Amino acid sequence: MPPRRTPSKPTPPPPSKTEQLEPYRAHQEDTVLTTDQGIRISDTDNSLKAGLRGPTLLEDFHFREKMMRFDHERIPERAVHARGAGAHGYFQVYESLERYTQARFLTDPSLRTPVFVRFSTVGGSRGSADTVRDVRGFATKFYTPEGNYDLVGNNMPVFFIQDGIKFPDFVHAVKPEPHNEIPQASSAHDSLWDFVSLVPETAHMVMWLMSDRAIPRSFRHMEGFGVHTYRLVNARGKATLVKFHWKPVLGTHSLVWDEAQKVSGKDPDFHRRDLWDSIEQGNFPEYELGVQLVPEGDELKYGFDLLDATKLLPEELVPVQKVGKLVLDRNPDNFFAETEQVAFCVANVVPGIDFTNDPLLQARIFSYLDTQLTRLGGPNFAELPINKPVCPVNNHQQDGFGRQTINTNRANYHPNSIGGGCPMLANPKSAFVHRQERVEGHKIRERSGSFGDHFSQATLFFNSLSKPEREHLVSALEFEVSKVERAEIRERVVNQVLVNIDRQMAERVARAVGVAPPKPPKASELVAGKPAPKLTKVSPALSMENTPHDSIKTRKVAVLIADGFPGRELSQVRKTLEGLGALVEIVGPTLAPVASADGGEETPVKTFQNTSSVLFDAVYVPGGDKSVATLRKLPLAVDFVREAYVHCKALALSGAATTLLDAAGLSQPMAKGLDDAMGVVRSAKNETRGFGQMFAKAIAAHRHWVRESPPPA
Ligand code: HDE
Repeated sequence: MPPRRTPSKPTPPPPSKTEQLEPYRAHQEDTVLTTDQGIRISDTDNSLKAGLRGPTLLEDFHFREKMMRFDHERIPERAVHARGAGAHGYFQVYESLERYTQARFLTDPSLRTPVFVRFSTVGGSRGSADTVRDVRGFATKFYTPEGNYDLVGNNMPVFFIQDGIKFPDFVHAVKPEPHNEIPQASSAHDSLWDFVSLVPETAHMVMWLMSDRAIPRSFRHMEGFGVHTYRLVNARGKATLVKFHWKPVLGTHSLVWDEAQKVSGKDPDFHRRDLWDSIEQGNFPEYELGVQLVPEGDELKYGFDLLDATKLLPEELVPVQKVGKLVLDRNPDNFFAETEQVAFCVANVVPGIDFTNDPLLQARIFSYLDTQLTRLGGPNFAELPINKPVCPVNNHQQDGFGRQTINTNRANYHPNSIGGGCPMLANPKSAFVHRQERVEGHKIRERSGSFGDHFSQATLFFNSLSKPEREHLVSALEFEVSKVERAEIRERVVNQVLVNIDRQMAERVARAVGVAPPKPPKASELVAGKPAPKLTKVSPALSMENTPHDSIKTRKVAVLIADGFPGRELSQVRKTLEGLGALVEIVGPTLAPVASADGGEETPVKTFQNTSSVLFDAVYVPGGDKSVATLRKLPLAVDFVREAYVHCKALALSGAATTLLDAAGLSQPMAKGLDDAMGVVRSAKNETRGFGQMFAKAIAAHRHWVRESPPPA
């Protein structure tokens, strides 16, 4: 028997991730320029030449090293999820979950586990825009005292396919087409919809992709999901099935499609910037970890198979229990070293968390390890500072490109006596031991019959949305499918997929994309002359309207001013909004100070030229006769108000500014005094009490969708 380490032997506490990274940080204050070999350099602006106007010499080692390093700066971008942004933080469990798992980070409420989180889009390349219609990645690396645990999730709870062997097909179809590499970061093209029309298991996820979930307001306003069913295992070896959720403390909110497209141009870094700025400002993004726990053996209890990643487990059937909090409180020091080189891997689990036989999950366990070999240039990527566990790492692995560790043990094999048997085998109680499971069956290349229903949950999702959310989804389908050039694909999308989800929706899309409406249901599908009942149940948790709407914390409010604005009123309203945690920015004609009517001044931080309404959550125009007269003459200022209105954002207009909607061609009848009509808060006079509070309430509502409905005839 090889020797084992007893768990009773005390191990020193692991360093925090921040401490562990410190020796790798190169602080360059008071340093002198050198080559990579440490040779001091006194001129890096001129290459070594034979004569002032002569050719550059091969012996210029400084030039050659500098250029060589530059030539090799790029590494392959991720095949999917190339565009992303990351942050450090910590996770802490509220109460011990020892009943379900032995994982230390889930059982010790006193433990703050360091984490690194990377958010991403899926389809676009590294330089693509943040606000495209896409799934968002939400990957968390927990540096636990028992090794790294990676929860590599998305902001949608289901996936496009059921078996990982179809992943290359799906990704090829959704990425830009092979002949011209168009379109960038968009699913609105023939090959994706061809795939969807031929692979009905995509139906549910396609509903999510067409919903507003695919255009989140920020990474701070989106949910996260582990997607697969995993297994928690307690110290006695008892397992419980689990679905992981991240619930954003600020609620789940999205952009408007027209707005998202404009943001892509105005600020392609919109989400990356939002994450960075929020952390710099001390507004740390927070999410609660939620778990849905299901006894083993109940895998088929809910009318679908919990091993099928195209299905969600409605929260109304199994509530999400909030068990801990994730806080992101530190930006990376270096994008490449941390965010680009972080290597998530679904196979990184710790004792107490185990896999299930979900065939999508099984494929991922292989893929993530494999992809890093190409992306990070060899097998030593776990030694990169960002990937290094905070607990000790000891084994007989060696060599390979970029090896950092200098192993001094002369025994590089197991078992050995030369190295005193070290590293010794761990006691199974503290080791990861795959949970024993009885497996028996024919070797078979087939899909389980329990994975067969592709449409009920697509319908459930569609039915669970609020009316405005449903309208947005239909418009997204109209947008996307109308971009498909081949009529037969458009036709199949409507008749093979959409009609099975919702007939009325399919008819609307058919009209919009110029294909024949779906045929009426066959007699066999009719019950007493009515269409066969679909799953009509709804899951209110699926609508973003039902997530928190009570805070204006970190909401960005633009204040549009010109000379003559009412200074006192602006100060009062700003105080109210900032007191509630909103971020107020003054936008003016130029960056020069703007004079108020009462003798003060404000210096704008943005101008009508360099910013836009789509980059804010709400707009406030304090009205003075003179300032509003100026704003009315500035098309960009009028546009600011018009766009905020069209995108259903809260608007506050006081005094003369109440006329700005007329100037934007959007007049609304106004009550006398103070009113809030569809999220447009107006005060006929300046400085009305309650104006700021009323505006804050309108901002907290996020959007005022009622403006989208045509006025009654
Ligand atoms: Fe991934 N996925 N994926 N994926 N995925 C990658 O790994 C893969 C899937 C997800 O910020 C790759 O390091 C397969 C589901 C995120 O670095 C790659 C299958 C979910 C990220 C890969 C899936 C995800 C990735 C590309 C089907 C949600 C970004 C680069 C079997 C639960 C992580 C890399 C980061 C990245 C493979 C499906 C989430 C190629 C084979 C389902 C958030 O290994």
